[in-house]
Amino acid sequence: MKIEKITLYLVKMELKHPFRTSFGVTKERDILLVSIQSGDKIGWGECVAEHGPWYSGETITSCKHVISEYIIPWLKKNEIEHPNQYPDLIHKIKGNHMAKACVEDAIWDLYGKLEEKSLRDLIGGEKDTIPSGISLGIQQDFGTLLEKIQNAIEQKYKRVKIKIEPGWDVEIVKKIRDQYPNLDLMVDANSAYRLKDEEIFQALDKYNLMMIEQPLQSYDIMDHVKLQKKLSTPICLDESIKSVDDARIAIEYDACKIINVKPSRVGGISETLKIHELADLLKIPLWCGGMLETGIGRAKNVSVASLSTFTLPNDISESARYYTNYLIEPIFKLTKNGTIDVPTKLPGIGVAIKNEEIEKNLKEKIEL
Ligand code: OSB
Ligand code: MG
Repeated sequence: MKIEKITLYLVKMELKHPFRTSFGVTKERDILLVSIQSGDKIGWGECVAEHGPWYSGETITSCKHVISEYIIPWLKKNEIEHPNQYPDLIHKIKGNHMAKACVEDAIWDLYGKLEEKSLRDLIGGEKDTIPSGISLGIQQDFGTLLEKIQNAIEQKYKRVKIKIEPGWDVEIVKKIRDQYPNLDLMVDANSAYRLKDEEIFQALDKYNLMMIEQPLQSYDIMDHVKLQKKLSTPICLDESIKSVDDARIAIEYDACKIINVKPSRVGGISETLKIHELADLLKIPLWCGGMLETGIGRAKNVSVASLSTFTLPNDISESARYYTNYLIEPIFKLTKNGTIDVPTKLPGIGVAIKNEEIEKNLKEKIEL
């Protein structure tokens, strides 16, 4: 792959509604995009880092720094034939998974375009359509949440995930269950609790939840082991799993029974494929998480969720859930069965980039 031009874009995207988790509120997002050109083909990657280091230690600024100062110079010095050679090329860079992943995404997209193959086919994805779940942030009151749940059910989302934090947990779940005894429901704490809060999880254990996502701190694998022993509800890890090695440890010690895979959190598509192989071997169900991506990251996630081990509904909602203007076309729409079709008609991530939308919302552009 002869790489000719690399560009970083910082694009401002307004969210339709503020999204609140236990670590904060997001009202708008500055999104870092990378494009890599070879001949007349351009591959695109979206960085999921947020403004502050709350979900992970990375930020938009740290990603911009690591990409432009370290990743891109190495990429320019060393030609690669296939995207799976990229992780070795940059392996001396520790951490910084989101920075690494967005460049890897662009390389996969470019490779797909050069080879005229969809990302799904390049990685061996098997599905044409993937089950879609919705993630509902913490609301100002229960009535608002109930309305959003009712909407999600009417739209045919295959499961509802609600964010929880101390003070917005057992009572809320109980009230949801009173109304919807059979709803496929789960909760995500984004590490808002400690092991001493185990009674809260024992109380939640009575409500037939599909899983409890990331109850404790991301480095607390052993505490998750202790908590899982006391619960019949499966624990699902998100923030804790940053690599296939983390996944292996968590599974071997029974810290969780399910993994939410975010390709960007684990450092890219290649590492995701390793987790897929491990999950296949050990029969661990996976699903693809989300980070409020625009269409570029969303398209990559949909392709990843087509892998056979991604058996549970994904945090991949339709494009209109978060945004009113779109960087891609066609946008992602929920089918009447609550699924999202995997885009395979165009090569790479399978969607066309709307350059004029990027230009319209552009805050910064850096040619590397
Ligand atoms: O923990 O899964 C999470 C959004 C931002 C940061 C962390 C998380 C989330 C979500 C939203 O739950 C998932 C989505 O993109 O729909
Ligand atoms: Mg999560």
